[in-house]
Amino acid sequence: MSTTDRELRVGMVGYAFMGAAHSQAWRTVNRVYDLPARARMALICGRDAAKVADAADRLGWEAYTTDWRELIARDDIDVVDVCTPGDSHAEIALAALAAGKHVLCEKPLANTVAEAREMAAAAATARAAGVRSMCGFNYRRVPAVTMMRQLVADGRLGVIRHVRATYLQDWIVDPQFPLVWRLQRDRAGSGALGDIGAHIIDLTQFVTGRRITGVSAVTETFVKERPLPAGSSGLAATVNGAGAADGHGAVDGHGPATGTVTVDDAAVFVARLDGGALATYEASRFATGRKNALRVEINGSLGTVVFDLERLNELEFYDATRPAAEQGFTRILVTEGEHPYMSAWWPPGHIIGYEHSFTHQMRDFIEAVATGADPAPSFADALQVQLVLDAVTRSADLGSSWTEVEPALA
Ligand code: SOE
Repeated sequence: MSTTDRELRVGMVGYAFMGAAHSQAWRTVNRVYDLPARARMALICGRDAAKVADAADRLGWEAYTTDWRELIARDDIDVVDVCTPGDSHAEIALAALAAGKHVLCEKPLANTVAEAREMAAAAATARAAGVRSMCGFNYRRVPAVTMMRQLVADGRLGVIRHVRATYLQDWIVDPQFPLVWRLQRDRAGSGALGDIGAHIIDLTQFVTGRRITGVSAVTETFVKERPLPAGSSGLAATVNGAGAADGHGAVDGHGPATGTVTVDDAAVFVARLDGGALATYEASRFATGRKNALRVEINGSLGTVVFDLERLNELEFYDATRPAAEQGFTRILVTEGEHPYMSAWWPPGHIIGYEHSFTHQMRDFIEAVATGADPAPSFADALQVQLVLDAVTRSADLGSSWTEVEPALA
């Protein structure tokens, strides 16, 4: 357990899904890892006083506020953890960096390249004053993903020829699912592309150590109009019933008012990576039956490795250097003490889950801040992801690489 009395007093802005995942990690990290500083869950911030008070109690925060500027102005806060929708990442992170706070910002870094550039520049300036920052691409910290990167770095796959990445969900397949903030460009920046596509872009660049240098893309919005939300604005939002009087509801009693979806429901693109690999990416919220299905396969001249989030404690590995009679996909159970992050948890075979990746994220962030090292992914790494997102959107909008196929029987 931690032998240090050094504290990092954390202020977190946001308390929905990511706020809950981050809170679990802040609560757990110092109980599991012996670190040079202890995270103190000092202050949580949210716009609704009653909801943020409840969140403080449920999630384990000492105090709460409804004003993020107050949180940043306090000299008893060392770290600002940004868990809000994308349209406020830049404003909050820039203010926090300017105030000398270390910053952890959820992905994607921003809603635009311009914001991301400004954030990366501010992070570089703040770094000179000892301030550290990181973007929360948590899947890098699934032990099997870190091991995947090690296999590539150790040359076990040889020359990388293909990257094949999909991230599939289905929570908005029902056209009656309401128009929540994730479906509005001005709030979220983009749809499936920035929300889950960003993860596979970062993960594949992290694992291969290669950058995406060009893309050709298509995107689609399958359901273009949706009922306005009445209840929660998150993944569990509800539609206001006909005739309800709460202002979001029915217009003269003929069902709920509707709004236009302004983001992609799905994005598919091909890409080249520096070093010559060809890659395919698919991010969709309309993959019926797929709940949170992230899968990455990397083919190299000497072998293949496959990661599947639904079996996040495992890797599939094909070693083409083995004698022909012994070749085949083997399953590596990534739960040994020698495997990344695992020594702090349970004996071999006792598997971990999605939430552990956030604890690993906080472990690495605390250690970097406490020792003055540079956390990864940096805001510059996250800007690189933002540039890919922007290129995919521009490619899809231009349609320049699209060749129509005529019907055989006109
Ligand atoms: C919703 O699509 C979401 O919560 C993403 O925003 C998260 O980054 C991902 O980890 C799970 O799905």
